[in-house]
Amino acid sequence: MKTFSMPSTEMPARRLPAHADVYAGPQDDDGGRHGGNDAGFETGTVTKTRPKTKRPNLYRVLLLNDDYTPMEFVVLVLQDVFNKSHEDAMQIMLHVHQKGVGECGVYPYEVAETKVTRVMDTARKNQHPLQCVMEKQ
Ligand code: TYC
Repeated sequence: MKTFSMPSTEMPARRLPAHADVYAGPQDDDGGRHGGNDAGFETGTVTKTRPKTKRPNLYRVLLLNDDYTPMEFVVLVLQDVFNKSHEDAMQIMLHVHQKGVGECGVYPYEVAETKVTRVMDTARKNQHPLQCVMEKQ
């Protein structure tokens, strides 16, 4: 049930003259539309409706275990770089500690790359051997 209303963010409906939605011009460059007559007006049905939407290429950002990086440092990195709550960060850190590798998140290429760089820079500055990598999903 709708309990509130928001201003619409959609484009206003395009106002077209009558028949403009099936007009293909005098040349027969009908992109998937069929039919027509000598007056240059299409009378058929629009059949090509496949929208050209591309999914972004996503990458998993993974943290690797090691024997030296302090657990609390890993938790702070997960909170700071990956915006995890303390509870989620602790869970991910323990997973990595026990299994050897764990996922911090899935992001578009450049976001994933920036997060890997932030983790590696922070680890190096603090002289911890923590490793972070990305892999295509
Ligand atoms: N294994 C580390 C320790 O016992 C903790 C650790 C967890 C290190 C996760 C890295 O990605 C890591 N101090």
